[in-house]
Amino acid sequence: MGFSCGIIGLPNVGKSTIFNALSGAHAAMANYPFCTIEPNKAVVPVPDERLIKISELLKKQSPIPTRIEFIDVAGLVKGASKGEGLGNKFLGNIRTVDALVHVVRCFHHHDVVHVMGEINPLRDVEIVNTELMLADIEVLARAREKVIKLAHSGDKLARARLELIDRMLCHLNEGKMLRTLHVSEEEHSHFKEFGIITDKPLLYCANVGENGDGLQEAAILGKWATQEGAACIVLSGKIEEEISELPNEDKNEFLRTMGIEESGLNKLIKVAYNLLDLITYYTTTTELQAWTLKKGTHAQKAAGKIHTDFEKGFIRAEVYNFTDLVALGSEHAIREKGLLRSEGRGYIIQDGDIVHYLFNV
Ligand SMILES: Nc1nc2c(ncn2[C@@H]2O[C@H](COP(=O)(O)OP(=O)(O)O)[C@@H](O)[C@H]2O)c(=O)[nH]1
Ligand SMILES: [Mg+2]
Repeated sequence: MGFSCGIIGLPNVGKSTIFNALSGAHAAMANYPFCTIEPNKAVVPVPDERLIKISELLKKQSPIPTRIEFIDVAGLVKGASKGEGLGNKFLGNIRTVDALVHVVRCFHHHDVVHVMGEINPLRDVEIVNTELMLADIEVLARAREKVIKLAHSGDKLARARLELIDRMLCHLNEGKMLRTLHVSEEEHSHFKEFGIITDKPLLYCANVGENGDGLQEAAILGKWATQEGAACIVLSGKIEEEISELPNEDKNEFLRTMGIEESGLNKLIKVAYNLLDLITYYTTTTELQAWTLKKGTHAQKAAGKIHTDFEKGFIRAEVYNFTDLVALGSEHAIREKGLLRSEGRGYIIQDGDIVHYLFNV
């Protein structure tokens, strides 16, 4: 799998606090080695109500959720695109992730200095976004240098590339992220080789303090994000960190007494996962397990992600959907109603499918 989210933002906004809460919350989870791979990387299970429902209906213990990787990227400062601070390392780190979580400081707390002085979420967002856009301009300018001679000599491919680069640069120079530039799928496939950052899906995370500190700032950020068509969630890194240190049984009790339905962390993981535009499907053959796929993956390829033998020896897939299981209550009823389908290698796996692969070894 290997879908990842980079946590970005200015220094001292709470990135590491949120990261520690994410990795700490699940370090103790029993049945899967969710762990911090490196000090700044953590593999985190994705909360999944459907998986719990399936485990109840099929009486399968200890279901294994799907996972997403979070990376605590070094803080970004003004001038990072020119190599200031940990600039280059920072930018190198975020070029490889699939999505970005931008933590914005809304809590005040005078003991914790803000690198820019006053608390001002929109200013902070602008600083960070500007650095990201400058970084994209830089790599595109270099790519342009490489291609321009060939393009002027009449090479068709090079001309198309130059035209694309110029359109991207023009968009960035208007102060707009490449996420909002309309390009064909073919054109978009070049973005990766350029090392583009501002086309990645992005989620703003307003980090508020305790007792309502920063809620006003969070509201300002939320309103702005809505105008930009971006997602924004509100949480308190500090509180999440405290919750993450509680034993599992106490966590729910704590949330209940606070009148919170779901921890901010769970919300963060879910929204980040949804940003990636993926689907989740399930296998139950040995253990009940959730898997992540890119939309549009066919059955044989999906099988190969579990085991190469499944792909090589693929015969067919027996498939039914979560909604049918919930409606009918058991696998037996699914069979009786004729809702268990037999699908070939080209079948496109759908979100919520429950799949049993048949294969030769
Ligand atoms: N009061 C309060 N302090 C916080 C909160 N989140 C982070 N901090 C504090 O802010 C400081 C910087 O946090 P850190 O996570 O290291 O920031 P980073 O530089 O963005 O990684 C630390 O002293 C944290 O304890 C919060 O929600 N409330
Ligand atoms: Mg940090």
